[in-house]
Amino acid sequence: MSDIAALEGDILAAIAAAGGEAALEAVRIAALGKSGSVSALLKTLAAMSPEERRQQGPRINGLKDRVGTAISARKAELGAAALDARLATETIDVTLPAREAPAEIGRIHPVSQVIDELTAIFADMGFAVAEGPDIETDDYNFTRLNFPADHPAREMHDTFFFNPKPDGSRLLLRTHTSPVQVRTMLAQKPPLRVIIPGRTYRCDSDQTHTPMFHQVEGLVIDKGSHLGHLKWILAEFCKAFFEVDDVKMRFRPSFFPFTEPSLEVDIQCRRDRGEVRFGEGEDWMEILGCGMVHPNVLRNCGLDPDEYQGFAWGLGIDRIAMLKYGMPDLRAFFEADARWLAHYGFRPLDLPTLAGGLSA
Ligand code: 2U9
Repeated sequence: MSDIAALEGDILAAIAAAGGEAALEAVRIAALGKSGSVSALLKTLAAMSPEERRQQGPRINGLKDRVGTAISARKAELGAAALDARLATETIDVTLPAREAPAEIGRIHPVSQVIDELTAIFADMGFAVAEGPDIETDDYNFTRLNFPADHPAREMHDTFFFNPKPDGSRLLLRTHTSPVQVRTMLAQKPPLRVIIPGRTYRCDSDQTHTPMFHQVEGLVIDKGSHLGHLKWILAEFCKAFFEVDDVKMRFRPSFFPFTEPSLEVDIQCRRDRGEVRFGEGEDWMEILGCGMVHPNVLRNCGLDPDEYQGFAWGLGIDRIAMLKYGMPDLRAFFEADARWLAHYGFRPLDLPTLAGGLSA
């Protein structure tokens, strides 16, 4: 057997024995690479006589072609085998139940849901949403809102104060969202129509009070605003929020430092074995406080009370969420229990709109 035939036998055997793409590549380099055995044979052609080259040229080139063809064929074989192995292990069981997408599993907290509902209702009446910081100054939280220096709400009993600064002033956690109205009045020119939903803090904790709770307040400032406008807005709000066609309201005189006159509002309801229904019945339930903005507050916020007047109202978001969605214990709102949220939460893609239904 000639050297070329022996070499071809060895190389073809090595190609057949290569068990993977890397081993095959090593065989290719050993044969056809720059210093490979077949390349070395090809180089000998240069030193041959023309007669010898005519004889050996086709033999050596034929060897190179056959080795190249054998390597390509083995490469295709190995590729197909690797694909078969992957297909055999990476099976998909199409009979398994489909997993819910994250957006389907998550739930919107009832407080967020109610804030979205309030925003939809008041946006429809032309109100903007305003926001402000949870940490406030005594000035914005109390003084500009006409709280006398010795008013009990300023006491440690109700308010979370921070340690005093060297100048004696103390920051605090806002006890209501009213400082945001102060900031809005100082920053914008009337007419103003804003609602402010947000977190508020009071040093109070029992079955119906948590140290952090949520309020929404509304404010309208214009030259001719009056109690008639306020009553209409509150009636429209109650009907839209509780999703009833009609609701009776009762206004009782009250007192807040920042409004004069001040009123508390009850709405008609029926109490039925622990359940409350609105828009029917003979009972009353207190729902919110409101009033005409006190002239001192207007002055403290840079407005002339002889030119402008306004009205404001405030209510507890957690409480109206409990009433509307029948949740019995306020404390569960803030326990971050996924089972509670799965039960009382709302689907994230069902955004409340007046046209599409608030809580549908
Ligand atoms: C400015 C002027 C007036 C906001 C108002 C109430 C009445 C009220 C309570 C309801 C239940 C708070 O969550 S609660 O405890 N609020 O009764 N809030 S009028 O009046 C303002 C606010 C800001 C500049």
